[in-house]
Amino acid sequence: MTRGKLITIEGIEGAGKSTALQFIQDYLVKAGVEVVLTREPGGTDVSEAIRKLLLHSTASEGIAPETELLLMFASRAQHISQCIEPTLSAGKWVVSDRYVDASYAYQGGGRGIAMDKISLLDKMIVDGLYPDLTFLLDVPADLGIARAEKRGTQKDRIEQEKTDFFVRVRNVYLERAKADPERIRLIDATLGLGLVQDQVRRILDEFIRKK
Ligand code: Z5A
Repeated sequence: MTRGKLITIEGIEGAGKSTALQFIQDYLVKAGVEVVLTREPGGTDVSEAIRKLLLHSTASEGIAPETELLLMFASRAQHISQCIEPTLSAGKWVVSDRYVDASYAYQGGGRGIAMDKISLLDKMIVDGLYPDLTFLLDVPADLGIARAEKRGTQKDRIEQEKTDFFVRVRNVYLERAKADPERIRLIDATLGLGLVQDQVRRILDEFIRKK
C-alpha cells in the first residue's frame, strides 16, 4: 500500500488556518484522496487533554516556558503514535492544523527557548516524520490579532500574548520557510479569501501532479 502524505498548516493566530484547512480537505476529497483532519496540540484524547491544560490552565503559578515546550512535545508524541503514523501507514493523508514548526516559532521565537533544545526534542519525538508539504499562511502580527479579535471569541492563554510575541513568532516562521522553501510554501494571507485559496490551489495542483 502506498503511504499517505502529511500536510500541515502554520501561521500566527488569525492567519486563516481553519478556513484554509476546510478548503484543503474539500480539494483533496474531490481529487479522490482519503483524508484525516487533525490539529496540534491535540488530535487524540490524551493530546486533547494536554491541549486543555496548555491553552486554558488558570493556575496562578502559570506555565513555565520549558513546561509549555515539553507539553507541546508530549501531546505531539501521542499524536504521532496514535493518529499520524497509523493513518499514513493505512495509505490515508493527514492534514494537521499546526505541527512541529509551531514549536520552533512559538516556544523558540515567542518564548525565547534556545533552538537547539527544541531541535533535541524534535529529533527524539518527530524522529524525521516531517511534513511532505507545509502551508505557511503569512500575515503581519497586527492584522492576525485584529482578525482573531473580530471573531469575538474568548482568548486562550497563548492568544493573550502581546503583539511583540507574535512578531517574533512570525519571524521564526519566515526564517524556516526561507531555509526550506521546497517544503514550506509561503502564502500571502493578507489577501481576500478567494486569492488566498487560489495560491493554495495552485500549490496543491502541483503537489498532486508530482506525487
Ligand atoms: N502552539 C504552540 O505554542 N506550540 C506548538 O508546538 C503548537 C501550538 C502545535 C493553538 O493553536 C495554540 O497553540 C496557538 C499556538 C500554540 N496559539 N496561538 N496563538 P490554534 O491553531 O488552535 O489557535 P490559533 O492559532 O489561535 O488559531 P486561530 O486564531 O483559530 O487562527 P486561524 O485558524 O488561523 O484563523 P481563522 O479562524 O481561520 O480566521 C480568523 C478570522 O479571520 C475568521 O473570522 C476568518 O473568517 C477571518 N479570515 C480568514 N481568512 C481571511 C482572509 N483571507 N481575509 C479576511 N478575513 C479572513
